[in-house]
Amino acid sequence: MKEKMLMGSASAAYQAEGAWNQDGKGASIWDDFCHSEANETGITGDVSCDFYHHYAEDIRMMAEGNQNTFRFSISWSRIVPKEDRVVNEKGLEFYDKVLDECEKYGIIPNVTLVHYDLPDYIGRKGGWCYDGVSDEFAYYASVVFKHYGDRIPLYVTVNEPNHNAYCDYLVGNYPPNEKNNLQDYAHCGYNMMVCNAKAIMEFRKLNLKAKIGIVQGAGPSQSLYETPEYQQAVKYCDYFCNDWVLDPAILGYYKEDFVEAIKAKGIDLSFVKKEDLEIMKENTIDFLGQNIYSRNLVKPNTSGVTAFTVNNKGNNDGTGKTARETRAIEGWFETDRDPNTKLNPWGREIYPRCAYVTLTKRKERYGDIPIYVTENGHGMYESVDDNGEVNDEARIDFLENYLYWIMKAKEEGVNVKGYYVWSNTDLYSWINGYKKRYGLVFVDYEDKNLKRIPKKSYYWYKEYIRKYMDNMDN
Ligand code: BGP
Repeated sequence: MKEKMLMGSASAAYQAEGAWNQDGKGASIWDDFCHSEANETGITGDVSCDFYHHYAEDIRMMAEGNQNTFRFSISWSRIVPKEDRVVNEKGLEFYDKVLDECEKYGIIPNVTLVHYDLPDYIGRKGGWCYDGVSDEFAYYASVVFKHYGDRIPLYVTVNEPNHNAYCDYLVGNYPPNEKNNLQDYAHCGYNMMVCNAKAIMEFRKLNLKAKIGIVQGAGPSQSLYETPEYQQAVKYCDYFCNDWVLDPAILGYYKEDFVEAIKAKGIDLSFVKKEDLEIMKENTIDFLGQNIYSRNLVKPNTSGVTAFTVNNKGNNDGTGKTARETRAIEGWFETDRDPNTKLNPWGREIYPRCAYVTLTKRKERYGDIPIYVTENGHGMYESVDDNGEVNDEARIDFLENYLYWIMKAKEEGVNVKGYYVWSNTDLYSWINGYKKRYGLVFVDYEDKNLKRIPKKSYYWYKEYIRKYMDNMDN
């Protein structure tokens, strides 16, 4: 019998749970940031869609929507709230209840250990640039592995190291809000990969049946032309957002040309330790989680500028005309624009074929590693119409087109084992707050019970999964 494709949806602790200080939870760097003056909008994830109290309803709706898997993350500060490393039993209990619900419906959990929300006590010591972060993470990870064991068949260490480091140290829209700091970007990125390897080391000690992976945010870089200069720009962009995550995670080492390139860029690599590299070599992932939103379209850097913008406040007028996502590193590459490709209202390309390119290129470089598409989704401004419905045709169109290319890659032999829509319900979209909605299920934030209303895309996805599974059975 053919192995069943996992098809479900995804969320993350800080974005969905709310209950930010309940039942012994400590604060995370996102709690601190959102409660500080640095958060110009004043919008927080304090309540969000309150998954903490609505998990049973949300998981039931996934099951009713034919979904057979759920990706969520554990809040590190719920499990180890303070520096003293004392475990918060109530935190463990909460996720036990979430897992109970999943088991009730046969929904396979795919669980991330950290999705941007470091505990505040790590943040105060330097966050991802604190060299003790990997030992703290390994400790927390071992608590989770020992407690949940094989109840969780798919573990993810770190969500999107590249995008997280990028927003933290280059764009500056995520805490600690540093801008254009390539040195800390590299340091943070390195520490994240040590975290990944040390968590895997803890995981292997337990001989579980479960599998462990990492989630990558970016797809491979692309260019409109194939000249040597354009190819060089593509290579540098891959150094910048792909190779430093995937090479150590999958191969167990950084490639020589990459190391030479970053040294030539003037990055001080004195944070690299021989014993970390040994641990990385011995502790690679079982599967790759790949988030798919868009491509990195680049050209040679002619501006001489190093600068980064993302869909944050000030770059987000919701019209799609001026808002752009751009990145440029002097001498390496800069973002290109294809006039034939549509942008979403946040300035991000809608380019479904990038899903195929991403998956086939992963196979080209890394062979048959199992891949789960851990996020794919479309942010929109949305409201309920006079009939009480949310007609998100644009999302359906988006998902249908991306799924076409994902399934094509799978049919052609890429080892795609799962797919997750980002997100199951509407939730806190980081610095975009609540107006940018991604959910298959609408959340009425005005309603005191945070009423859930399945969108048209929810029913479309339900039917898509049914047909897909029927075809697999025949
Ligand atoms: C991914 C993150 C998610 C999610 C999504 C959409 O990078 O892993 O947490 O938020 O992007 O991004 P945004 O909410 O910024 O539009």
